[in-house]
Amino acid sequence: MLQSDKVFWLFLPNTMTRGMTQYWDESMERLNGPDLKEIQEKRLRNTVIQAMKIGYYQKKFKESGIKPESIKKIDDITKVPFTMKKDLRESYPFGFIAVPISDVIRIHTTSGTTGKPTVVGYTKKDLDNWAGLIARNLTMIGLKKGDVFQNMVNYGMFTGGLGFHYGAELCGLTVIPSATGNTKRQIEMIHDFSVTAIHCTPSYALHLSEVAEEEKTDLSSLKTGIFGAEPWSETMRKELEDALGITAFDSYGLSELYGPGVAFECEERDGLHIWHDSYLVEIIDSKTGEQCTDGERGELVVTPLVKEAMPLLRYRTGDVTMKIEDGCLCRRAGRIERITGRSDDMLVIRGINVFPSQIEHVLLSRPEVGNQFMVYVDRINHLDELTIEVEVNREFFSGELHDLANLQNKLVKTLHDALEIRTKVKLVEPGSLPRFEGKAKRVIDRREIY
Ligand code: DLL
Repeated sequence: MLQSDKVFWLFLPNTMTRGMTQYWDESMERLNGPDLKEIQEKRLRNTVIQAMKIGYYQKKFKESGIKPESIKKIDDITKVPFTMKKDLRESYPFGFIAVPISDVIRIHTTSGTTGKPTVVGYTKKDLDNWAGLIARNLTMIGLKKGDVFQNMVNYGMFTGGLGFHYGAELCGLTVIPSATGNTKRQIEMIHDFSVTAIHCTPSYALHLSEVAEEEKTDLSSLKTGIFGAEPWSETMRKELEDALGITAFDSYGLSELYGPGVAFECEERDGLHIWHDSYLVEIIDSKTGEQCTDGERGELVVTPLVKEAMPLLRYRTGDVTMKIEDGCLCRRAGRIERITGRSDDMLVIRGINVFPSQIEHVLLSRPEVGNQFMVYVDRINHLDELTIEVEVNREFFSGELHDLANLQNKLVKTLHDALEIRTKVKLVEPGSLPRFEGKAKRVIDRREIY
């Protein structure tokens, strides 16, 4: 930062000095205009070279007659076909890995639309880049050495646990890898270890605040909450801030783009900063594939610019948002509004992605099950609940009661194995569920996103 900048900011009123955030990597975070463009274009060219090591892209470029060397400038990206989640699924497990598999030092997965998950691989450099991006986010919201950070998300194949863990350690926080479950114990740890910052899904945070209130536990050490992995609203933010005495920040990411850390709110909380040196952003009309203008809502399409193991070109996230003009008081460039929905039918249940087609896949593979089902999503005590009504076939329905109970238990278990979430299954009489003349609407989401 220039010396003169410091003097200038000292005289600003309080509302504006909030923008004097700390930087983890100031030169990159404040990169703008031609300097940003130069680095983006250089990284784009390298990303194309890396992507051309993948059979899928070699074929796509050949089919569409595009020469990889012709992708030089930012605008050239529109010549490249989109990459979809289904392309990753069809290349299961390692079809999108651009390096020798021995150079992949970690694998995560995320839900696909059928039985198989989407695989994401990371080289050492990827993990370092990713931790650096998380460190930027945490520093941006004022966390630093001395803060105690409780990471209340799944530490398994989900990217939220390990992703945040290493970024938080990198910027010197004291990390408590408490993972999920046992809410009373989580609350005890926040109290006993004087935790200052928590990370979890917003719905879990609401549940935690209720249990803390019942337990009458003093959580006054808390000052910051980082919430993401599922959509949440301004009303929910207010409720969480009041209940937990924190400032709540929205965190966005997806496994295919490393995981969390793609976009994050700064202290202004007026849109999420998307790290433009690492992610090239487009917003498209999801039906036509045409570019939206700034300020127009559409599907977020991202070309990650620093990924080594699994480079992607024009990846369609399915998330709906829009670009926000520069001019944030924190002086970082590049913002998107909070995610307002999905352009496909993916549901996010307690932070876990669920596709109705996965449910269908499980149900229809059982001979006792008919071909009609309905999925209801509710929010009960701030936690998402999935109830699946399933028609069984006539022969089976008129059989023994204990056979029905057995089938119900088996379905709950198989759905749990496939979706990694608990569901309620209700077996219903053949012919009792709605039939559809047009497009079937098998999912009724009764949650209010506040
Ligand atoms: O949810 C990564 C993550 C972990 C983000 C922890 C934030 C915090 P996936 O499991 O691949 O990765 O799910 C990605 O979740 O495409 C969105 O639909 C949804 N999502 C993630 N963050 C938000 C958010 C992680 N802040 C999918 N608001 C994405 C709304 C979100 N939706």
